[in-house]
Amino acid sequence: MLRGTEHEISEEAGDEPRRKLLLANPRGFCAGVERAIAAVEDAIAVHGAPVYVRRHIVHNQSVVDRLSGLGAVFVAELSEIPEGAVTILSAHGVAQSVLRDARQRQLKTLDTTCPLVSRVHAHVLDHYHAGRHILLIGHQGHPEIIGTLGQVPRGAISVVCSAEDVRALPLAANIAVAYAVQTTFSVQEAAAIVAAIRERFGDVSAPKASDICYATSNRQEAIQALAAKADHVLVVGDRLSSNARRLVEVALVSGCPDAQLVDDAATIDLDRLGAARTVALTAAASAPASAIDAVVDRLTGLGFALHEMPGKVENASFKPVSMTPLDETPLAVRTDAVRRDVERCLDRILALPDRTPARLCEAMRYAVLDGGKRMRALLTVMVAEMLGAEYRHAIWAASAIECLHAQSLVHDDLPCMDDDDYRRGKPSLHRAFDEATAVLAGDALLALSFEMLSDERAHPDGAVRARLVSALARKIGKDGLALGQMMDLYPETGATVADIEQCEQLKTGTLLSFCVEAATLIAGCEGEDRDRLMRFSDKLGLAFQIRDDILDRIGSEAAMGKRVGKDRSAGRRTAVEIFGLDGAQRRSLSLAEECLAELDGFGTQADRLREIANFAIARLH
Ligand code: GRG
Repeated sequence: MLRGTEHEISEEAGDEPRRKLLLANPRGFCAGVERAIAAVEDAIAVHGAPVYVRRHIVHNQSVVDRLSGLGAVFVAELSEIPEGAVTILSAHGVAQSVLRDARQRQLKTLDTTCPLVSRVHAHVLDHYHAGRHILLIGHQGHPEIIGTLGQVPRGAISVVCSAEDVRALPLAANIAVAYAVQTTFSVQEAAAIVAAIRERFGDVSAPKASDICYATSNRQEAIQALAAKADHVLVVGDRLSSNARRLVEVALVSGCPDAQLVDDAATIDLDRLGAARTVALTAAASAPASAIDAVVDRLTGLGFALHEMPGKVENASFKPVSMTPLDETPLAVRTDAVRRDVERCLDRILALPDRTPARLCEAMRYAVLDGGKRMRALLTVMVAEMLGAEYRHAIWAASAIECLHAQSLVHDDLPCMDDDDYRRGKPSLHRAFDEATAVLAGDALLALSFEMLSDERAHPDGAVRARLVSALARKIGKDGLALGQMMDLYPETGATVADIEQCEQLKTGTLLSFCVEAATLIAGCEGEDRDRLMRFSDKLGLAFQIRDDILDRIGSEAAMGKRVGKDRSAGRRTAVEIFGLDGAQRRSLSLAEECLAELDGFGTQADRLREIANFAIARLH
């Protein structure tokens, strides 16, 4: 509520000067808090009460009490929530393990993590992928810090809360570090800690824009400007709220002799206010306007003249939280997220080198970045997710597989192989660069895929990494991808249908099958489940290649991003040539059915894989 400007409310001439209440601007709810609260209200409206909320949706008891009255049930842990119930995760963000547990309990999860916290999570993951040790400036034990720590493996982040903490870190000064900051941290204190980080380490990567959120910075700046003018500062907010407590600290270090945190009008300690002539009032980003109004009313009732201070106008707003539970999010949305994360991961790994020539790296980037459907990455991540693996391991392995896939496309396009001059909607690599560069960039991508799988970011257990590496070697070598390509280039005269299908299976199916194998290894899935998933992947691979043959006949160059009609002109023996177009279509449908049958035992958890299988046989690109 706007209370009028400083100039509108003035003391009457001749009166004893009245005690002043300076109302800070901006104050109170931020866009992230409004979004999270609205999500709980919307969830009750859309899904019906009760909806379960893990932990405080935001750190304010009166907000929690009001939402409880509407039908929200607040719990400390997911284990207290009945299976399958609508579950809301708080605005502070959660560790990946919480999302995994929610999936395993088949909860209908809505995630209200503030987008500015999600941005910090993404950067932390980027730095982890880039091999930097992360220094997280924040308060140990705060839910936001617990959530951020849980984006990467234990040990990848050190939490620091002071310059002394930085100096005491048991780390060598020559390691590459990056820092991130709790979004509700004190701006001034963070600056001092960053200075200590820069003093201690030579190679420091900083966030591009401040991690401290706009609302925290603005509220701190506003109270800092008023603190020295005030005899007392009142901060409306909850004791649990980090940004509320920071406002008290900022007021004190900025020159105000006393400051108190109050939940509402009833909890003001009037004795502490004493004879203060000027009181400044602000409110945390999680404090509701009703509590601030009540404090204003109480103080004006005591004779304080209200002066609303000018301040920054905030116009941030975030897209509302989707009411579609995470696991029911359309595959297309998940695909976009996987595509984005693969892109970020590879972009980091293939950062252009300082040394010259950068041509090899440029060619690798040309081949692997911003291209393709990312079908293999999606398959890897979805199987891994279904089996409860960590997302960060899955996305790392998925990125490695996309490197290998890009290599096979680059070499396949060479004049000595398929001789294609167009790929993923642009000139093939040897056309954009030259043949030697294409061979070498392919080789380097192949090497990179193995390097990535042997890296602990694929899995912390060395034995699992060794199995990933040897499984890929088997899939692409003399009995796999290379053999399939050889059979395609040099078909035997009198090859049978089985021979031709074997060639298609080896050429394309093996890599898709590796995606599934990699996911089972990362997730530690063995036995019958693994066998069924491997049979699923074999059939999926063949169905995918048959669809490719069909699209070579009926697809459009624009949609495919590559030349079509090549199989026939090259006289290649594909499924379409053997079965005819209709026959190939029937064959791919029957393979899809067999594929889906392998998933029967997994129930609804395998719905994503069913969607992927259906996409593989109906795709237009
Ligand atoms: C890796 C040792 C080793 C040898 C490679 C060159 C070669 C041997 C094999 C070529 C294999 C190949 C390119 C098969 C075709 C597979 C296929 C259907 C590719 C198209 O996949 P999409 O549609 O492509 O998923 P996007 O561009 O969307 O990723």
